[in-house]
Amino acid sequence: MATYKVDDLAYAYDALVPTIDEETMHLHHDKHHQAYVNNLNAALEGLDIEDQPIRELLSNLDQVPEDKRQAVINNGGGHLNHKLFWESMTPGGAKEPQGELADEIDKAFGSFDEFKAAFEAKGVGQFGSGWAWLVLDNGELKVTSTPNQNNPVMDGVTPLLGNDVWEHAYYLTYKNARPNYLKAWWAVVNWDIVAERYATAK
Ligand code: MN3
Repeated sequence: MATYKVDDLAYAYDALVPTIDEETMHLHHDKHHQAYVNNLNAALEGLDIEDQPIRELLSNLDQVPEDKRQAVINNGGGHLNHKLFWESMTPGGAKEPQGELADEIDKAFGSFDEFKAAFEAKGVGQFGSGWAWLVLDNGELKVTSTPNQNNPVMDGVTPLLGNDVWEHAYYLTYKNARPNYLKAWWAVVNWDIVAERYATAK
């Protein structure tokens, strides 16, 4: 059985300052994400499930025995969500979508600014913990949110970009002001990787 692991960040813990503070990055990556992976591996221990990427496991939850399924949804979702999240950020890179993705965002939402507002509204509107997403759903770009650590692949939808709206993601810097965090976050989004995900998914 596969043992999942947390990849090292591709940038320094302080690389996203001031948008995301260094202590938050350490706690979030080294403690929170690691705990999801530890709990996922524990849930899968002793099960006869083939080695596979986490995305495949979560796209085919029927292969997980019912008594372990919720633990895999929570912790496997926590693993995939955070893996995507770390990869979705960068200190440099394109700060806005380019080329075909930019055109498709304009078509779907009116403009890049309207897209950002719609995405932020999903994050603000997610009651309790969860994620805001840009997804590709049957060839259509949409914004959505999921509760807890659910990931869109669990519903057959492809995630292109997700922001973590659990309090652990923003509380040290932004306190209770989730809307300020959502607005500030655009400064560190890696649109090059979002474009890659879009090209692969479409
Ligand atoms: Mn988190």
